[in-house]
Amino acid sequence: MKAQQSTAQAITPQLRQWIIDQATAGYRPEDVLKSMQDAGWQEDVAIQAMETTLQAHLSGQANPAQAALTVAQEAVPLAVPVPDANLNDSALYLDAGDRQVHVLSVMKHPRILVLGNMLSDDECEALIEAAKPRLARSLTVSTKTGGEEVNADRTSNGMFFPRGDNEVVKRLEARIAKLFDWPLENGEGLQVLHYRPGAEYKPHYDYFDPKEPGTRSILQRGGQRVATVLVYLSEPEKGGGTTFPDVNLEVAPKRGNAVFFSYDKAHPSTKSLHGGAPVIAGEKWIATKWLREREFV
Ligand code: PD2
Ligand code: ZN
Repeated sequence: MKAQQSTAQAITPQLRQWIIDQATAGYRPEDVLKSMQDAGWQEDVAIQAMETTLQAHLSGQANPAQAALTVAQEAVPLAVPVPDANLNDSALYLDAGDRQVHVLSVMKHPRILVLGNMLSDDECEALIEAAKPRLARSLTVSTKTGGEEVNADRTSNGMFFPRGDNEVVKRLEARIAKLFDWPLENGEGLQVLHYRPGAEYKPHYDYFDPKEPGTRSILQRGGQRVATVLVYLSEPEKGGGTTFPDVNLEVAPKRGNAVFFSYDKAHPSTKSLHGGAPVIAGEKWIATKWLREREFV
């Protein structure tokens, strides 16, 4: 079918459907545009028709004006500097100050590093023992209110060590600061989570959603989160991997290993969606360090 031109060049429902059909059939935007121009559409009107129609279609909205507004409101934030390890010359080992950390896997986008030897078995055990008496059902920061709340997507128990709480926490914080070249003061307190069989953490983003009303007050304590370091403190017998659904990756929860990932904007285009898969057998303990843009106070 050819695109039909009306004298006022109105974007009719039939034209919208035709544009959607072309896109769905895999025609390139430039070819669809060419067909419309061949049928007598002015280029700028044709481009606008395509943009508003496809935006409306993709966001599930029937009204193109509303869709255009939604897209304008959801402008992609600017990228900010993020922590990263120095992997020049494809280093196999990284200097964490008092320890050599092993580079096991590297992904560019999303930036994901899987690292070995972040903590010794004794250090893992010491963190678990220090956390045990202080565990409570895990809360998440609510971007609706800026406070903390129980979250059904997160069925683990957890606690936070204030920065520098004990010797092992201090050591891990110093290693993370050195490895990723990021001020220690920009780190939130270390969180320890405990998952029993069946417990999981459904896929989510660690950055705070800019559209939520509570985010403004959360950001006053050091800006956005820009990276996460998860350190596995114990190995479940089965399950409990960390998943990255956008890139079909699952990181095995091996004791002493860590997974680092960064996100340079608070936006899904970072592909930093990740979750804790359900533990099937055994128990999983992890420590999470979130790194902020500025000093976390
Ligand atoms: O326990 C995990 O694997 C996990 C997965 C996703 C932890 C977190 N997110 C987190 O602490 O943010
Ligand atoms: Zn997370």
